[in-house]
Amino acid sequence: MSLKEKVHAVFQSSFGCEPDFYVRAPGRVNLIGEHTDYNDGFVLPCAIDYETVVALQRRDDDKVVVVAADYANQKDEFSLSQPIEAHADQLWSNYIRGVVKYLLEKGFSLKGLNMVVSGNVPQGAGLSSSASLEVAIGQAFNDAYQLGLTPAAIALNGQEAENKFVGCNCGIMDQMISASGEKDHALLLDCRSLETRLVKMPEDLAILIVHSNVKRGLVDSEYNTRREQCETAARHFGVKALRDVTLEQLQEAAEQGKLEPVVYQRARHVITENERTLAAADALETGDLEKMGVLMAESHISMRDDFAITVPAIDTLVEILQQHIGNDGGARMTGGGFGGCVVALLRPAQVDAVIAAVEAEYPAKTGLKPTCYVCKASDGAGTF
Ligand code: GAF
Repeated sequence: MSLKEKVHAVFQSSFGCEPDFYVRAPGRVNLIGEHTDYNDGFVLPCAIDYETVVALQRRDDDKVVVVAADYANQKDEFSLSQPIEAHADQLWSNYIRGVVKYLLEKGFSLKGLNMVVSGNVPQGAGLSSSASLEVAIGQAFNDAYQLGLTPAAIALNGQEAENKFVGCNCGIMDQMISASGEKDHALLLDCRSLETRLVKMPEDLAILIVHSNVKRGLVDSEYNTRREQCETAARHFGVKALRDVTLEQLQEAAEQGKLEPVVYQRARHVITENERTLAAADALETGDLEKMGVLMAESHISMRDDFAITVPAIDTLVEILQQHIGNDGGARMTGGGFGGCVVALLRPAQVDAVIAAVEAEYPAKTGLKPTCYVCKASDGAGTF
Protein backbone atom coordinates (compact mmCIF):
# COMPACT_ATOMS: atom_id res chain seq x y z
CA MET A 1 0.00 0.00 0.00
CA SER A 2 1.45 3.42 -0.94
CA LEU A 3 1.65 6.22 1.62
CA LYS A 4 -1.08 8.03 -0.30
CA GLU A 5 -3.39 5.02 -0.09
CA LYS A 6 -2.61 4.69 3.61
CA VAL A 7 -3.39 8.33 4.51
CA HIS A 8 -6.47 8.19 2.28
CA ALA A 9 -7.85 5.13 4.09
CA VAL A 10 -7.12 6.60 7.54
CA PHE A 11 -8.62 9.94 6.48
CA GLN A 12 -11.88 8.27 5.43
CA SER A 13 -12.14 6.29 8.65
CA SER A 14 -11.15 9.23 10.90
CA PHE A 15 -13.14 12.04 9.28
CA GLY A 16 -15.81 10.14 7.31
CA CYS A 17 -15.14 12.03 4.06
CA GLU A 18 -12.60 12.55 1.27
CA PRO A 19 -9.50 14.78 1.70
CA ASP A 20 -9.33 17.95 -0.43
CA PHE A 21 -5.79 17.10 -1.59
CA TYR A 22 -2.42 15.66 -0.56
CA VAL A 23 1.01 17.15 0.07
CA ARG A 24 4.37 15.42 0.35
CA ALA A 25 7.84 16.46 1.56
CA PRO A 26 10.96 14.27 1.25
CA GLY A 27 13.78 13.34 3.59
CA ARG A 28 17.32 14.02 2.41
CA VAL A 29 20.79 12.66 2.16
CA ASN A 30 23.73 15.03 2.34
CA LEU A 31 26.39 14.11 -0.22
CA ILE A 32 28.99 16.42 1.34
CA GLY A 33 29.19 19.57 3.48
CA GLU A 34 28.64 18.44 7.06
CA HIS A 35 28.19 20.86 9.98
CA THR A 36 28.82 23.72 7.58
CA ASP A 37 25.23 25.00 7.40
CA TYR A 38 25.22 26.76 10.80
CA ASN A 39 28.60 28.27 9.90
CA ASP A 40 27.01 30.07 6.93
CA GLY A 41 28.81 27.63 4.63
CA PHE A 42 27.98 25.30 1.75
CA VAL A 43 26.16 21.95 1.62
CA LEU A 44 25.39 19.52 -1.21
CA PRO A 45 22.35 17.39 -0.31
CA CYS A 46 19.67 15.79 -2.45
CA ALA A 47 16.07 15.01 -1.56
CA ILE A 48 15.36 11.26 -1.53
CA ASP A 49 12.40 9.10 -2.48
CA TYR A 50 11.43 8.53 1.16
CA GLU A 51 8.94 11.08 2.36
CA THR A 52 6.16 12.35 4.61
CA VAL A 53 2.67 12.46 3.08
CA VAL A 54 -0.34 14.40 4.38
CA ALA A 55 -4.00 14.05 3.38
CA LEU A 56 -5.85 17.23 4.27
CA GLN A 57 -9.16 19.02 4.25
CA ARG A 58 -9.89 22.67 4.94
CA ARG A 59 -12.09 23.51 7.94
CA ASP A 60 -14.27 26.58 8.44
CA ASP A 61 -13.24 27.05 12.07
CA ASP A 62 -9.92 27.55 13.87
CA LYS A 63 -9.30 23.95 14.86
CA VAL A 64 -6.36 21.82 13.68
CA VAL A 65 -7.01 18.08 13.94
CA VAL A 66 -4.14 15.73 13.10
CA VAL A 67 -4.08 11.92 13.02
CA ALA A 68 -0.68 10.16 13.02
CA ALA A 69 -1.21 7.04 10.91
CA ASP A 70 2.21 5.70 11.94
CA TYR A 71 1.47 6.04 15.68
CA ALA A 72 -1.61 3.84 15.97
CA ASN A 73 -3.76 6.74 14.69
CA GLN A 74 -3.01 8.92 17.72
CA LYS A 75 -4.83 12.22 17.44
CA ASP A 76 -3.92 15.80 18.30
CA GLU A 77 -6.30 18.75 18.34
CA PHE A 78 -5.46 22.37 19.00
CA SER A 79 -6.95 25.77 18.40
CA LEU A 80 -5.47 28.54 16.26
CA SER A 81 -6.96 31.19 18.54
CA GLN A 82 -5.35 29.93 21.77
CA PRO A 83 -1.62 30.10 22.58
CA ILE A 84 -0.02 26.96 21.07
CA GLU A 85 1.88 25.04 23.74
CA ALA A 86 4.05 21.92 23.43
CA HIS A 87 2.28 18.58 23.78
CA ALA A 88 3.67 16.76 26.80
CA ASP A 89 3.31 13.14 25.60
CA GLN A 90 2.94 13.01 21.84
CA LEU A 91 6.31 14.29 20.67
CA TRP A 92 5.34 13.96 16.99
CA SER A 93 2.65 16.62 17.56
CA ASN A 94 5.22 19.24 18.44
CA TYR A 95 6.67 19.40 14.94
CA ILE A 96 3.15 20.26 13.74
CA ARG A 97 2.28 22.62 16.55
CA GLY A 98 5.61 24.42 16.17
CA VAL A 99 5.18 24.98 12.43
CA VAL A 100 1.66 26.35 12.91
CA LYS A 101 2.69 28.56 15.84
CA TYR A 102 5.41 30.30 13.81
CA LEU A 103 3.17 30.75 10.78
CA LEU A 104 0.67 32.50 13.04
CA GLU A 105 3.43 34.62 14.62
CA LYS A 106 4.39 35.81 11.15
CA GLY A 107 0.88 37.22 10.81
CA PHE A 108 -0.64 34.71 8.39
CA SER A 109 -4.35 34.35 8.91
CA LEU A 110 -5.06 30.66 8.92
CA LYS A 111 -8.14 28.54 9.27
CA GLY A 112 -8.17 25.01 10.58
CA LEU A 113 -7.28 21.78 8.82
CA ASN A 114 -8.08 18.11 9.22
CA MET A 115 -4.93 16.13 8.46
CA VAL A 116 -3.68 12.55 8.37
CA VAL A 117 0.11 12.15 8.33
CA SER A 118 2.28 9.16 7.43
CA GLY A 119 5.91 8.79 6.36
CA ASN A 120 8.57 6.28 5.37
CA VAL A 121 11.74 8.28 6.10
CA PRO A 122 13.60 6.03 8.56
CA GLN A 123 13.47 7.73 11.96
CA GLY A 124 16.60 8.40 14.00
CA ALA A 125 18.76 7.54 10.97
CA GLY A 126 19.88 11.09 10.18
CA LEU A 127 17.79 11.27 7.00
CA SER A 128 15.68 14.22 8.19
CA SER A 129 12.34 12.65 8.97
CA SER A 130 11.56 15.60 11.25
CA ALA A 131 12.45 18.25 8.65
CA SER A 132 10.25 16.44 6.12
CA LEU A 133 7.34 16.57 8.58
CA GLU A 134 7.88 20.29 9.30
CA VAL A 135 8.07 21.10 5.60
CA ALA A 136 5.03 18.96 4.76
CA ILE A 137 2.93 20.82 7.35
CA GLY A 138 4.17 24.22 6.13
CA GLN A 139 3.35 23.16 2.57
CA ALA A 140 -0.11 21.96 3.65
CA PHE A 141 -1.09 25.34 5.13
CA ASN A 142 0.58 27.22 2.28
CA ASP A 143 -1.35 25.33 -0.38
CA ALA A 144 -4.65 25.13 1.51
CA TYR A 145 -4.80 28.87 2.20
CA GLN A 146 -2.68 30.32 -0.62
CA LEU A 147 -0.13 31.88 1.72
CA GLY A 148 2.30 32.51 -1.14
CA LEU A 149 5.30 31.15 0.77
CA THR A 150 8.46 30.37 -1.20
CA PRO A 151 10.22 27.04 -0.55
CA ALA A 152 12.85 28.99 1.42
CA ALA A 153 10.16 30.62 3.59
CA ILE A 154 8.59 27.22 4.31
CA ALA A 155 12.06 25.89 5.18
CA LEU A 156 12.93 28.81 7.49
CA ASN A 157 9.60 28.47 9.29
CA GLY A 158 10.25 24.74 9.80
CA GLN A 159 13.74 25.45 11.12
CA GLU A 160 12.30 28.03 13.54
CA ALA A 161 9.87 25.40 14.84
CA GLU A 162 12.71 22.92 15.30
CA ASN A 163 14.98 25.48 17.01
CA LYS A 164 12.49 27.18 19.28
CA PHE A 165 9.67 24.71 19.79
CA VAL A 166 11.24 21.25 19.56
CA GLY A 167 14.52 22.54 21.02
CA CYS A 168 17.08 21.27 18.49
CA ASN A 169 19.51 23.95 17.37
CA CYS A 170 19.85 22.69 13.77
CA GLY A 171 20.93 24.66 10.70
CA ILE A 172 18.87 25.25 7.55
CA MET A 173 20.09 22.42 5.28
CA ASP A 174 17.48 19.76 6.00
CA GLN A 175 14.39 21.95 5.64
CA MET A 176 15.80 23.73 2.57
CA ILE A 177 16.46 20.55 0.61
CA SER A 178 13.13 19.04 1.63
CA ALA A 179 11.38 22.18 0.39
CA SER A 180 13.39 22.80 -2.77
CA GLY A 181 14.99 19.58 -3.98
CA GLU A 182 14.69 18.61 -7.62
CA LYS A 183 14.43 15.18 -9.25
CA ASP A 184 17.78 13.84 -10.56
CA HIS A 185 19.67 16.76 -9.00
CA ALA A 186 21.67 17.57 -5.93
CA LEU A 187 21.46 21.12 -4.62
CA LEU A 188 24.49 23.24 -3.83
CA LEU A 189 23.15 25.53 -1.13
CA ASP A 190 24.84 28.66 0.15
CA CYS A 191 23.55 28.65 3.73
CA ARG A 192 24.28 32.36 4.13
CA SER A 193 22.41 33.79 1.17
CA LEU A 194 20.17 30.72 0.65
CA GLU A 195 21.12 30.87 -3.03
CA THR A 196 20.92 27.47 -4.67
CA ARG A 197 22.56 25.85 -7.68
CA LEU A 198 21.08 22.66 -9.08
CA VAL A 199 23.72 20.05 -9.82
CA LYS A 200 22.64 17.35 -12.25
CA MET A 201 23.45 13.85 -11.04
CA PRO A 202 25.33 11.80 -13.65
CA GLU A 203 22.98 9.26 -15.25
CA ASP A 204 25.28 6.34 -14.60
CA LEU A 205 25.31 6.86 -10.82
CA ALA A 206 23.51 5.21 -7.92
CA ILE A 207 22.97 6.59 -4.42
CA LEU A 208 23.27 3.91 -1.76
CA ILE A 209 22.48 4.83 1.83
CA VAL A 210 23.49 2.35 4.53
CA HIS A 211 22.09 2.74 8.02
CA SER A 212 24.71 1.63 10.53
CA ASN A 213 22.02 0.88 13.12
CA VAL A 214 24.32 2.34 15.75
CA LYS A 215 22.07 3.73 18.48
CA ARG A 216 22.57 7.48 18.36
CA GLY A 217 23.29 8.79 21.84
CA LEU A 218 24.07 12.33 23.07
CA VAL A 219 23.38 13.66 19.59
CA ASP A 220 21.80 16.94 20.66
CA SER A 221 24.33 17.79 23.35
CA GLU A 222 27.31 16.93 21.12
CA TYR A 223 25.73 18.86 18.24
CA ASN A 224 25.35 21.93 20.42
CA THR A 225 28.92 21.61 21.73
CA ARG A 226 30.22 21.56 18.13
CA ARG A 227 28.19 24.67 17.35
CA GLU A 228 29.59 26.47 20.37
CA GLN A 229 33.17 25.54 19.44
CA CYS A 230 32.63 26.89 15.92
CA GLU A 231 31.13 30.08 17.32
CA THR A 232 34.09 30.48 19.68
CA ALA A 233 36.44 30.27 16.70
CA ALA A 234 34.40 32.81 14.70
CA ARG A 235 34.33 35.19 17.70
CA HIS A 236 38.11 34.97 17.95
CA PHE A 237 38.36 36.37 14.41
CA GLY A 238 35.62 38.93 15.03
CA VAL A 239 33.46 37.59 12.18
CA LYS A 240 29.84 36.48 11.97
CA ALA A 241 30.63 32.88 11.05
CA LEU A 242 33.49 30.55 10.12
CA ARG A 243 32.54 31.08 6.47
CA ASP A 244 34.55 34.32 6.75
CA VAL A 245 37.81 32.73 7.95
CA THR A 246 40.50 31.34 5.63
CA LEU A 247 42.66 28.32 6.37
CA GLU A 248 45.74 30.56 6.41
CA GLN A 249 44.21 32.86 9.06
CA LEU A 250 43.23 29.85 11.12
CA GLN A 251 46.67 28.27 10.93
CA GLU A 252 48.39 31.52 11.83
CA ALA A 253 46.20 31.95 14.91
CA ALA A 254 46.89 28.34 15.95
CA GLU A 255 50.65 28.74 15.49
CA GLN A 256 50.57 31.82 17.70
CA GLY A 257 48.79 29.76 20.37
CA LYS A 258 45.69 31.93 20.18
CA LEU A 259 43.21 29.08 19.72
CA GLU A 260 42.56 26.06 21.91
CA PRO A 261 43.66 22.95 19.95
CA VAL A 262 40.13 21.51 19.95
CA VAL A 263 38.64 24.77 18.65
CA TYR A 264 41.32 24.86 15.94
CA GLN A 265 40.42 21.32 14.86
CA ARG A 266 36.68 22.00 14.73
CA ALA A 267 37.25 25.16 12.68
CA ARG A 268 39.67 23.36 10.36
CA HIS A 269 36.97 20.81 9.58
CA VAL A 270 34.45 23.50 8.68
CA ILE A 271 36.82 25.59 6.56
CA THR A 272 38.19 22.62 4.60
CA GLU A 273 34.71 21.06 4.27
CA ASN A 274 33.42 24.22 2.60
CA GLU A 275 36.23 23.97 0.03
CA ARG A 276 35.52 20.28 -0.53
CA THR A 277 31.81 20.95 -0.99
CA LEU A 278 32.36 23.55 -3.70
CA ALA A 279 34.81 21.23 -5.45
CA ALA A 280 32.37 18.33 -5.13
CA ALA A 281 29.58 20.26 -6.86
CA ASP A 282 31.87 20.70 -9.87
CA ALA A 283 33.09 17.09 -9.76
CA LEU A 284 29.53 15.77 -9.67
CA GLU A 285 28.40 18.06 -12.46
CA THR A 286 31.23 16.94 -14.73
CA GLY A 287 30.71 13.28 -13.80
CA ASP A 288 34.18 13.03 -12.22
CA LEU A 289 33.40 10.22 -9.80
CA GLU A 290 37.02 9.59 -8.99
CA LYS A 291 37.43 13.16 -7.71
CA MET A 292 34.09 12.89 -5.90
CA GLY A 293 35.34 9.74 -4.17
CA VAL A 294 38.53 11.48 -3.02
CA LEU A 295 36.55 14.44 -1.64
CA MET A 296 34.12 12.14 0.17
CA ALA A 297 37.02 10.21 1.71
CA GLU A 298 38.68 13.45 2.86
CA SER A 299 35.38 14.65 4.28
CA HIS A 300 35.02 11.46 6.30
CA ILE A 301 38.56 11.71 7.69
CA SER A 302 37.92 15.34 8.64
CA MET A 303 34.67 14.40 10.42
CA ARG A 304 36.49 11.57 12.19
CA ASP A 305 39.71 13.31 13.21
CA ASP A 306 38.94 17.04 13.38
CA PHE A 307 35.23 17.25 14.12
CA ALA A 308 35.11 13.98 16.11
CA ILE A 309 31.55 13.06 15.17
CA THR A 310 32.01 9.54 13.80
CA VAL A 311 31.98 6.31 15.83
CA PRO A 312 34.06 3.15 15.22
CA ALA A 313 31.25 1.15 13.58
CA ILE A 314 30.60 3.99 11.13
CA ASP A 315 34.32 4.21 10.29
CA THR A 316 34.32 0.46 9.64
CA LEU A 317 31.24 0.72 7.41
CA VAL A 318 32.84 3.51 5.38
CA GLU A 319 36.05 1.47 4.97
CA ILE A 320 34.09 -1.55 3.71
CA LEU A 321 32.20 0.58 1.21
CA GLN A 322 35.30 2.40 0.01
CA GLN A 323 37.16 -0.86 -0.46
CA HIS A 324 34.42 -2.39 -2.61
CA ILE A 325 33.57 0.76 -4.58
CA GLY A 326 37.18 1.46 -5.53
CA ASN A 327 38.01 4.62 -7.48
CA ASP A 328 34.71 5.02 -9.28
CA GLY A 329 32.72 6.75 -6.53
CA GLY A 330 33.05 7.01 -2.77
CA ALA A 331 31.52 6.84 0.71
CA ARG A 332 31.32 8.94 3.85
CA MET A 333 29.18 9.34 6.94
CA THR A 334 26.24 11.64 6.30
CA GLY A 335 24.19 13.81 8.65
CA GLY A 336 24.77 15.07 12.17
CA GLY A 337 26.93 12.13 13.30
CA PHE A 338 27.34 9.77 16.28
CA GLY A 339 25.68 6.95 14.36
CA GLY A 340 23.08 7.08 11.64
CA CYS A 341 23.88 6.58 7.97
CA VAL A 342 26.68 6.39 5.47
CA VAL A 343 26.15 7.61 1.90
CA ALA A 344 27.86 5.97 -1.05
CA LEU A 345 27.95 7.07 -4.68
CA LEU A 346 28.74 4.30 -7.12
CA ARG A 347 28.00 2.84 -10.54
CA PRO A 348 24.57 1.14 -10.72
CA ALA A 349 26.23 -2.06 -11.95
CA GLN A 350 28.19 -2.27 -8.67
CA VAL A 351 25.23 -1.89 -6.32
CA ASP A 352 24.29 -5.55 -5.78
CA ALA A 353 27.86 -6.68 -5.17
CA VAL A 354 28.56 -3.78 -2.78
CA ILE A 355 25.38 -4.46 -0.78
CA ALA A 356 26.28 -8.16 -0.57
CA ALA A 357 29.77 -7.26 0.70
CA VAL A 358 28.38 -4.84 3.31
CA GLU A 359 25.82 -7.40 4.49
CA ALA A 360 28.55 -10.00 4.95
CA GLU A 361 31.41 -7.91 6.35
CA TYR A 362 29.76 -5.24 8.51
CA PRO A 363 28.03 -7.68 10.93
CA ALA A 364 31.19 -9.79 11.13
CA LYS A 365 33.30 -6.76 12.07
CA THR A 366 30.87 -4.88 14.33
CA GLY A 367 28.11 -7.26 15.43
CA LEU A 368 25.59 -4.84 13.88
CA LYS A 369 23.21 -5.42 10.99
CA PRO A 370 23.19 -2.81 8.21
CA THR A 371 20.05 -1.59 6.43
CA CYS A 372 20.59 -0.60 2.79
CA TYR A 373 18.48 1.88 0.81
CA VAL A 374 19.05 2.51 -2.88
CA CYS A 375 17.67 6.02 -3.41
CA LYS A 376 16.81 8.39 -6.20
CA ALA A 377 17.34 12.16 -6.09
CA SER A 378 13.76 13.42 -5.85
CA ASP A 379 11.61 16.52 -6.02
CA GLY A 380 11.11 18.76 -3.02
CA ALA A 381 7.78 19.35 -1.30
CA GLY A 382 4.56 19.94 -3.13
CA THR A 383 0.92 19.08 -3.69
CA PHE A 384 0.09 15.88 -5.53
C1 GAF B 1 21.69 17.87 11.23
C2 GAF B 1 21.19 19.31 11.24
F1 GAF B 1 19.83 19.32 11.36
C3 GAF B 1 21.62 20.06 9.99
O1 GAF B 1 21.22 21.40 10.09
C4 GAF B 1 23.13 19.95 9.78
O2 GAF B 1 23.83 20.77 10.68
C5 GAF B 1 23.59 18.49 9.89
O3 GAF B 1 23.12 17.88 11.09
C6 GAF B 1 25.09 18.37 9.87
O4 GAF B 1 25.57 18.73 8.62
O5 GAF B 1 21.10 17.17 10.17
